[in-house]
Amino acid sequence: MNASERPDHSPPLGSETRVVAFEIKHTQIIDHHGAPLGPLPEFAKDPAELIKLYRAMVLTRLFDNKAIALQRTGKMGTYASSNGQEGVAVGMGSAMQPCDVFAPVYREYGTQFMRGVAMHEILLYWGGDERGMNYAQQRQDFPISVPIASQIPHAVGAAFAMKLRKEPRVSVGVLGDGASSKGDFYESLNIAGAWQLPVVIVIVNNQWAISLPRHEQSFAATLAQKGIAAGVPCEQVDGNDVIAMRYIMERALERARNGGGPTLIEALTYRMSDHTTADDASRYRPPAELEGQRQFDPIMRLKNYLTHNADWDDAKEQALQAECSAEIESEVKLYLDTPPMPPESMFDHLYETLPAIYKEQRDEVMQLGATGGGEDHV
Ligand SMILES: Cc1ncc(C[n+]2csc(CCOP(=O)(O)OP(=O)(O)O)c2C)c(N)n1
Ligand SMILES: [Mg+2]
Repeated sequence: MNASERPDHSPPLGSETRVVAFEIKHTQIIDHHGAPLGPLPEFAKDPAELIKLYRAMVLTRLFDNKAIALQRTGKMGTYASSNGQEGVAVGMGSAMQPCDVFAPVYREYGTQFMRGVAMHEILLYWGGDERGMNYAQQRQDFPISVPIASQIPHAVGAAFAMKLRKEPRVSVGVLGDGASSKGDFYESLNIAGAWQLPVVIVIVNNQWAISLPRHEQSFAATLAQKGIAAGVPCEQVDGNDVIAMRYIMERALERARNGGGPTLIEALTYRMSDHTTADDASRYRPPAELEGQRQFDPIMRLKNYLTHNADWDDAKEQALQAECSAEIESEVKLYLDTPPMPPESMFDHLYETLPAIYKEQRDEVMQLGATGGGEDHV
């Protein structure tokens, strides 16, 4: 049964008319083997453009592997992997303009890198150093949001400011399938529709909210249809198809930029990793499910397309991987070479005048520091 069916079979009394009906479109442009399913969007006719998307996905995957290795070797704190979700992130990043505002969750590194956020900034953040969220570029973008869905009111608020100032900019807010059950999301979506704000909200449906599977998260047939109740155009896209993701995102951004109001996009993907490095997904996720999802890998898919349509070969692949790895290594060095914040800095930036009780504690921490406290990033 889906939500449009009657919950019981009793005959209608009096007059019953259909006041509204809806459908949700799903877009895929290349299939999971990398074969086009129809005409390509203009940007995808240029192989150089597709190689840029491919490079951004490969860089993000290699960064991810490195970040996990840093955590496992005690050089960084807990880390949230984006493995499997690179198509969504790069699709979003490639469609946005630098002047737009991005409000991410904690797996959108691919988007952030495309927007100019540095890899060492992300590493600093997961190393427990908040200076990592003080991006040198894209200073209008929001920091990573660990409290789930709380960034959607922020994204919508930024869109309200853009509308008031009559700026041709768009705010993009991202959340997960789990976060889409939260009040912050529903309230924001409602106001985005009511005020016709220039915002694109993307639900990254990676099928899991830690250990809760999508089918237990909501009885709705799609998460996209949550936009219907708010009068917000909504659709679903294969997020592992970076071409489709960019195409759908570009359309939504253009509509918002031209005064056409908000869009809700549900991007279907799969979290190939543990929830974070503090999780062990094998305790709740059937191994066969993960193995079955590998064939839908977004990177493999575009690689297959490029191999058949843009002379992509092993030599080019190796050169690309070497170039990305070198870039990552130099960013890792920047991270590891950043002197840690002094421990007493945890008391700074909270109060204009520090209350006496905290002042005492701050002094105590400084004393400890003087006698040799923690030194590394862990
Ligand atoms: C407000 C709030 N409640 C609970 C949590 C604990 N928590 C962290 S991640 C998570 C699940 C998020 O799932 P989803 O929205 O699908 O995002 P994903 O991690 O799959 O990318 C929860 C409940 C939190 N971070 N914030
Ligand atoms: Mg999820």
